[in-house]
Amino acid sequence: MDPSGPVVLIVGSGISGLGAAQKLHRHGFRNLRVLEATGRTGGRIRSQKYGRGLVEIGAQWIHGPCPDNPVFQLSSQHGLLGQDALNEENQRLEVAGHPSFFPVTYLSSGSQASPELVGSVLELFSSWLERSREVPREGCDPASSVGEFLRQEIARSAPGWDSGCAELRMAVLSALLSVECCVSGTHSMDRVALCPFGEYKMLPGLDCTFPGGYESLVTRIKSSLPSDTVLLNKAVKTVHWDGSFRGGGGGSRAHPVQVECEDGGTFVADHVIVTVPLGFLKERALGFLQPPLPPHKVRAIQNMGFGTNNKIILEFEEPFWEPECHMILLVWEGESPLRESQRDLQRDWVKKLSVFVVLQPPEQLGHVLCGFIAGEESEFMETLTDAEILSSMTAMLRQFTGNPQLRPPISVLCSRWRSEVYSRGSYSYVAVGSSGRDVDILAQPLPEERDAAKSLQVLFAGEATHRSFYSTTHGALLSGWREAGRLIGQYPKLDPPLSKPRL
Ligand code: 6YU
Repeated sequence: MDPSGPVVLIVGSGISGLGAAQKLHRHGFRNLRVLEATGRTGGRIRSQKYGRGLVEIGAQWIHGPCPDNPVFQLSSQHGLLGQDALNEENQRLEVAGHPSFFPVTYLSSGSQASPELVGSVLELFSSWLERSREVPREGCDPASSVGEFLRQEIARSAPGWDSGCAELRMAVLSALLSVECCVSGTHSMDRVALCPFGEYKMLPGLDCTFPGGYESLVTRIKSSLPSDTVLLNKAVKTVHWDGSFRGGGGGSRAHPVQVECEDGGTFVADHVIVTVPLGFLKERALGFLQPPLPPHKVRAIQNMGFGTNNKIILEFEEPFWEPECHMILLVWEGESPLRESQRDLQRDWVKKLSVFVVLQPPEQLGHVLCGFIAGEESEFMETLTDAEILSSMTAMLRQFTGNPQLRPPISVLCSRWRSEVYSRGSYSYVAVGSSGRDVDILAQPLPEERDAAKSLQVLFAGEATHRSFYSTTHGALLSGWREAGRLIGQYPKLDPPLSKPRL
């Protein structure tokens, strides 16, 4: 520690917090500490041993792996990606923000839907989604939702469908809406605001994964920092700011910020970068800062959307799917996006699970499916034991494959992001009643009115603070770099280290 230099604390060691720390360190900030509540770094990037290999409990893909994506850039610089991801042709592909596999579609009656029918519905649905992103801002009703827009398109298109397959098309659309809930991390697309939907920017590139786990990137970033920078099991209880604090590792001078931890420990600082998830802030907004957050910031936190998308990962002794199948779509016949269905969570939660991705490569990993489930059904799933989930999955897959003898999965692993005290959900979306402006308000540092005597004290980063890349790892990383940049701008005379680390 150099007590004369600025003291910076970073709350949270996800990719935004570590990214900020790394950039500050590279620019000569020496009094840096990252306080992490849990016993591990990475936050919502979490790779875990499972089956014969590794699976991702949180972030799965680099969305839009192209030269403009900083997560892709760092990962390729460090040799963390496979050959396919490095293929320049793949980096130029436009896939509209979704992993681009054509699904094999199983029906609840135990048969499969024809690829032609599913292909035509997928094409329609994708075109409506694209249109929903292009709705002009002017004259757009702030109360309108993406769900409502999609339903209107469906209702307009349906009268032209062949009556023989109209019902099945509706059921496929219901399944696609459930998948879309996973993409946006919401219970229903009726909760996602239409007017700002197009602000989310999609980068080109065929989504790719990390052969050695997403966490390999976190490990690389962390290893560029001095080993004592990150303190684990240091949950921050309150950030006291706008004060004058001494002691707590900051030398003898007074500092405007003091961070109080749940274990009673305190740290003083000149600046603190808060990178905690929006879900945590929603729960703790009122007490987390002292003096409290200004009312318009609290309102922004309340208005913004933060939902749950969970994974149900199943390992099988033998695959029931064909080797060329990369994605399975489950379609509950009789469902329709135009009909309100009253669901009993206990009985019907599985109906929200509409997609399984076949994890690759089976030669290394074994036969593993990763299901995605969002919303209230996903939160209900978190209340069940693994054994109960496994039994529901077995019954459901027996029904869809039409094989009552289908061998149960040999193991199950579920994420439970809503129950995680320091996340309280999966990722953010722009909810009806909110707008991109709320994202900017959340990102605004404190104090909001600064003068020569009051410099930046509390800064905000994390995926939910990035207006066009929210919900992604690259949005999170860029937000950490953005806040580090603000501080760097304030200390132009700091000496960077003689030899710069590679990152
Ligand atoms: C992506 C993907 N992906 C699936 C699932 C999840 C997420 N994402 P962190 O939470 O990481 O760090 C904060 C830290 O703070 C954490 O360690 C806490 O413990 C700590 N903390 C909290 N409170 C504290 C306290 N009081 N004191 C101290 N420490 C404290 N992103 O790019 N590709 O495939 C997925 C997916 C199941 C849960 C994802 C994906 C989201 C990313 O994981 C996430 O944004 C970043 O990791 C967050 O980093 P961070 O540093 O901000 O927080 C059209 C359109 C719509 C828009 N959506 C498009 C889809 C994009 C999302 N894709 C999702 C898909 C999957 C599968």
